[in-house]
Amino acid sequence: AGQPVTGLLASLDLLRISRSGEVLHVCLNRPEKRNAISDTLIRQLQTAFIHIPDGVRAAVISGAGEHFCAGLDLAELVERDVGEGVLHSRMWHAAFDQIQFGRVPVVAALHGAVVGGGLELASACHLRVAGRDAYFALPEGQRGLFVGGGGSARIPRLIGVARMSDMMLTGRVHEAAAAEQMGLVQYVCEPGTVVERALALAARIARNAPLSNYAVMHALPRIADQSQSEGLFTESLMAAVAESTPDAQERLRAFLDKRAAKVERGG
Ligand code: 1HE
Repeated sequence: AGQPVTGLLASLDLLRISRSGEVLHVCLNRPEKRNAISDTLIRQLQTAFIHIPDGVRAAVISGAGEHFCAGLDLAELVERDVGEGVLHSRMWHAAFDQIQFGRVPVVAALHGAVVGGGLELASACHLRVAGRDAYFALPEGQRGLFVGGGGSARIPRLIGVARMSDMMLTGRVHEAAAAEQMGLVQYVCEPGTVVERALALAARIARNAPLSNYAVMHALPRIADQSQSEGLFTESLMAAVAESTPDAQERLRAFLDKRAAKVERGG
């Protein structure tokens, strides 16, 4: 277990945030409502990711209790008019953009229900690890809703428009193994070990050069949105910036001096 944080991050009462060295662990902490995302919770998530403490190089998001996240807090939706609906969705976009396009890579540790806005949150992270007990669904269609937390932009980039349409039209629920096969999650592990696995991956990520991680987070999705010609040009600029940093120069020297690890299987 990590050290509890102090100050502003400790004041966010719907999150439980701790730190182990260079890894920040942000746990959704509203288990009695299955971590349903209320306006307060979405604002607290945004605040947490704006104020990542100095020295943190990677983060994990998990959920307390039986489920990762039941999505939008449906109790808050009933009274909203059209204009408020747009602003509400934009508030989610801002919060999840802060996660996707922030300072550090974020690993989602998923168990139990990962549904609706919970899947949108997971898809804003850079890697997803799921316990075998995790399941994935987009029940918006059944509730008379559409996705509003960036899911229509992010989820098809992971699994394609056809699979997302199927999930929304038929209410199909995918188990962890199927989710891995379709690229929705990158790792599947035994139930109960998912946070530990996500923290280990985050610690591994934290050892990379920060600018290489930043390039993965910020350049890769943009290049994917560009034409091949523009993408290759962007790539050349990003590559030149990354490889000219003192950090990269030292890492290259370390390899040539045989001080650095080789690529190894199982690593
Ligand atoms: C909630 C929510 C919620 C639970 N909003 N209160 N999301 C959904 O359509 C999923 C709705 N939730 C469920 O299907 C189930 O709750 C679960 C499968 C996630 C979990 O089942 P279970 O049996 O463990 O818990 P429960 O008994 O259903 O729920 C426990 C409590 O949490 C209960 O409240 P209580 O006061 O009666 O104890 C539930 O009402 C409450 N709860 N989920 C509010 N989502 C930006 S757009 C995003 C659009 C969406 O996300 S749409 C999908 C919404």
